[in-house]
Amino acid sequence: MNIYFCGSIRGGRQDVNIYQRIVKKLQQYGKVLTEHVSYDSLSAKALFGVRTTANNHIALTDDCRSALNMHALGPGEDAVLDGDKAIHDRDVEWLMMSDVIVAEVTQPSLGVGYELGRAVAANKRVFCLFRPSSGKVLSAMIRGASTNSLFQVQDYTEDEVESILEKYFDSIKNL
Ligand code: 6IA
Repeated sequence: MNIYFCGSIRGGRQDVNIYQRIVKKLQQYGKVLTEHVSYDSLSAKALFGVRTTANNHIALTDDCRSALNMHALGPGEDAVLDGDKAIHDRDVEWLMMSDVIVAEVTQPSLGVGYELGRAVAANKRVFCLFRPSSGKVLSAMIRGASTNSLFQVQDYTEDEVESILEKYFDSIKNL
């Protein structure tokens, strides 16, 4: 099973520790195409679009490079992404290849919202996780999209994240 995990990057990295727990759990169920969303090292350099060349290339940290080599680049290729267009195009390609999309939506992110809209348009199975204890109120466009079993929004507390995912994957395993 291909799993696409969505979490805030430029929207803010406050929840990176919970993204890590989610990705670790998701790896029990399939291949997580977007493991890099949970990397600590993104916060400093690559994430915020450090421009290192005249062509607007983004220099990758070692963690990013290994993730991208694994998923997108051949061995020995120059692990530099050609800017935001390459990130967008590659992510949309992975989104289309995925069987299920899991999104942590507590920290608002334009990119995550966009990914979820594309997922709905492509009739993908989506599971959104939101922590009301954050004091935030989830966008009506996400909460309100939860009208059928293909698109689910689940409120949760941090300590139950693994068990919530277990329950969800159990419920879809025979579909
Ligand atoms: O608007 P945001 O940056 O918060 O959007 C976050 C979402 O968009 C995530 O769920 C990602 O799937 C996607 N996304 C945004 N930026 C990147 C990115 N930056 N790389 C991969 N996906 C991204 C460069 C980091 C590095 C791995 C090259």
